[in-house]
Amino acid sequence: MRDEEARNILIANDRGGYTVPNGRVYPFQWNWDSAFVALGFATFDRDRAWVEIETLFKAQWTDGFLPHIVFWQDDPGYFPGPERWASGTDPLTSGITQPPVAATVVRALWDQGGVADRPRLEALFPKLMAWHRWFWRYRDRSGQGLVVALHPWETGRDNAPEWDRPGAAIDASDVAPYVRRDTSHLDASMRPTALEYDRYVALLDFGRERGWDHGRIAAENPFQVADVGLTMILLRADRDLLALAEALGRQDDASDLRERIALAEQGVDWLWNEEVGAYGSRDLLTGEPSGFITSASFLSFYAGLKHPDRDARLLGHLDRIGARVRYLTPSLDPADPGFDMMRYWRGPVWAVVNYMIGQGLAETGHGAMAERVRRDTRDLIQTSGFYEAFDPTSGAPTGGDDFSWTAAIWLCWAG
Ligand code: 2M8
Repeated sequence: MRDEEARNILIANDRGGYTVPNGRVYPFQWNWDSAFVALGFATFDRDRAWVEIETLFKAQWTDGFLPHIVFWQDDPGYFPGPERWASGTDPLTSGITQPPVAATVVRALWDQGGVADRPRLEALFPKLMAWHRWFWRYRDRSGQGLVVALHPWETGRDNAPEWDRPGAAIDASDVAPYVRRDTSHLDASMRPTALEYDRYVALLDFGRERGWDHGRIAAENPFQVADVGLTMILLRADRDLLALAEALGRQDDASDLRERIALAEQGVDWLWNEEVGAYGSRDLLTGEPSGFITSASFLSFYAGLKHPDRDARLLGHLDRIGARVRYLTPSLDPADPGFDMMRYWRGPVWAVVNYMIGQGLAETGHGAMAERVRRDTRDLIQTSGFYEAFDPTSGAPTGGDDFSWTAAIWLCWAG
């Protein structure tokens, strides 16, 4: 029953070649949402799945950058829209990026479809490669094997507490006036605070005032955080891109990818917090570790990392957290004083993050925990519907309804 509902959500949110996350709250194409959406389409319409990714890459910039939002058409229901970003590109886009899950999704499409899809893979491969090279060049300037986020929105975990201390360096005292639209669709208690929004907009204005020159922004940005989520996701995506490079016989790309994978496998050590017993983000400007355990801490499995001592500590945290809340995986450790079961990335469970955690656990031999994460995701959706996120204690829905990536994850994994 839910399968048909999920398919209908994707079909209803399809704007012709791309899918909006939710028609009212998010009326444009979002980067990593589209990648997950393709996994959902792939369960009933493989051609449409490829098209989702192909449309996204039509918005790629000449330097390889792939924006986090593509404004195929304007819509007054969302702020900040195309005018505030002023990318000057065709189509208009934002000037920041999002977690690079696309290569991993393309590999899944390729594995399912085989040779018939080879021309599509050949056309997409260089674009994926260019985006990964963009990350290596602009977001790891010192070659540590990490990914530096220059805006909280780039992490996809907008208001995670990991950005609080680094965010204090952003001068948001003089932001040009703006009107939020998110809180006219959703209860403000589920959304980031006014101070957080001021910081988001201040950073946006900072980039726009520098003409979206990614080199210059990377050098001057007041917010520079080595994000555990982006770093683990790129490492995973580099491995999948390597498999694709090998399938296509692209030796030079394959050898660059191998080098980057080796570098990242070392680089993640800097994100391991021995005291806390978990991976976490770190402020690149001060070197300070965040000290938080978030759902992104558990993406090391998805990144293909195997480290028995660390894995045991991470699994210990999952056991502890799983005994405290009904549904894994809360976006913030419920033992943290800042845990808020309804406020966006400070507590609620996200189906896409559970998918990555669950996949990673299954692939690295932790089947029982992987199954718990999948079952919890299924129960949440079964009980509450296809919401943006869920309260990990009660399962109550938070955020927008009829949400595309939640429907996609149901179809490809949870349901
Ligand atoms: C949320 O982020 C956007 C900004 O990109 C917003 O709140 O306005 C995040 O959950 C992000 O991860 C997601 O891609 C986006 C659309 O679902 O919404």
